[in-house]
Amino acid sequence: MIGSQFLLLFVQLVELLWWSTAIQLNPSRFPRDFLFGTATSAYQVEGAWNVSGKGESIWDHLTHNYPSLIRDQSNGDVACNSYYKMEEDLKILKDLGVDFYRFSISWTRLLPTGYSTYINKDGFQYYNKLLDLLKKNDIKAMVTIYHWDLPQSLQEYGGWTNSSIIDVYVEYARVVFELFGDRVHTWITFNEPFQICVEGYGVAAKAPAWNDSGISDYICGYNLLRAHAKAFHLYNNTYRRVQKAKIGITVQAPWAEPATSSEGDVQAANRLMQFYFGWFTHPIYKGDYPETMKSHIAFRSALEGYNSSRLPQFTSEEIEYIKGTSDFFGLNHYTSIMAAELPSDMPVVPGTSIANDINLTYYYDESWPSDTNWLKVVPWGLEKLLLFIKEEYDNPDIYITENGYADQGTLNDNTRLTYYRDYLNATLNAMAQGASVKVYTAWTLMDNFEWMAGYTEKFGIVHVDYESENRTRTYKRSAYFMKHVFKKRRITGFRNRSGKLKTGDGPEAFSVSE
Ligand code: GBH
Repeated sequence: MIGSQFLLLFVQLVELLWWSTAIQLNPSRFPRDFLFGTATSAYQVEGAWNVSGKGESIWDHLTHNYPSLIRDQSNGDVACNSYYKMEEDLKILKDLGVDFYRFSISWTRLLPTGYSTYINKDGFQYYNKLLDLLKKNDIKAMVTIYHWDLPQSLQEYGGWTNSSIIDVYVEYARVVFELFGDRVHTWITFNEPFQICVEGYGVAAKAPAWNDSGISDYICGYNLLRAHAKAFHLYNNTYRRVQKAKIGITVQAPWAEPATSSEGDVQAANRLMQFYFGWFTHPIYKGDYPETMKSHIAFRSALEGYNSSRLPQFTSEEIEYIKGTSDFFGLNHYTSIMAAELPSDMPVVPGTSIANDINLTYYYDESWPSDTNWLKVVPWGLEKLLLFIKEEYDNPDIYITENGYADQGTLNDNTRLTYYRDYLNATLNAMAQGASVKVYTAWTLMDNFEWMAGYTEKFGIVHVDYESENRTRTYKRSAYFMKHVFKKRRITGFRNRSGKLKTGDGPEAFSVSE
């Protein structure tokens, strides 16, 4: 009798031990305080481009005046019509079970002239109501202050290439802190500075579509970093004590894999990442631009006959002012690329451009799956990138503020579903090796206006019917999968013990072939 009780106790103890190690080692579960959400941006979803006094943005201007620059000549005039569908979208967010929703404020909806001298009542009411509804539904708000839709009025005198924009931006930031800060959990000052500056002012791949590579893009970066730092300090000094939000910047970072293990290729891959995001994160986390960026631009500038580097220099006061101005490392990640050095006997390529400054070649590995010409599925790239950020920037908290997959919009989106599963798994792997990832955001809540690609590339976990006036929303398989992830905080476990597919949460979601 006593013997069998001991045996039972022993078995229970062993079982307990097994479970505790199993839970610790289980790489498929996210910590309790980890936050999950989905993201959108104003111009990509809102529509209502000119209602109730909204001013013109550079995206309104570009799509209306140069429609041929957009792959399907479309625009964001209506987009998902989210301006009129707030309640419906809130229901979806609630049903998906997100911890937070990331959205951006349209500068010209709130301040039609670009300046803080006049606040548009309608714009105030729209974001005010959105924040109230999120709060009522217990969904935290992650708000992007600037997601690319600059007031056209400010572009008229040079936009981000004119340093007087710094104070205009900071006044806009002051208005949003003042009006909305009591309900915001996380502020993002800028979404993707490289894309704003290089694609906007260097290579004409985003509004305002300037072609001034190697000059205006660097000037833009210089102004943007100072605007970011000034907005951070404003928040820090005036609002943080009461409002208690986190504030930071979000960069877009690919993982660059060296083509071979040669010193030259390893350096090329590193250089690519330093130019793509170190440009912004090095000044913020370590002070000043990355060394390789400074030396490469100085070298090319001299070669091209400029009497100083085209990269604007920070004063030592500015270096100190910018350093430390982010509470987290905001990361948008989609894909990886291969990088290699150029052959040493290659003749010098003439002309001023950021490409000539970076001085390398890159390509996609043919084995990487894809439904578009750029977004290749490479989950291990995210794992390596997260560990690179951990090492390079002294283990900052990392907020993944965008991650997602593009296809042509099928409901049966198994590739997107497995992309999410495998990138989340890569995130867990990096976390198991010490990367401090705290937040994961799926880009995007619903199919929307994909900038120069118009409506030809779809990123939504929710499908939007662009044939219907109602812009009907329908869950894709990936939405059911993400709902499972948001609720259970793990990427496995959607089969029952006997291996059968579980039903109840939308069985389609769980029919991925493994
Ligand atoms: C982010 O940009 C944006 O924050 C978001 O608004 C956007 O919807 C999302 O990601 C998806 O793209 O066709 O070969 O010329 C990502 C940066 C830069 C990625 C342009 C795609 C086009 C490659 N994007 N790039 S190509």
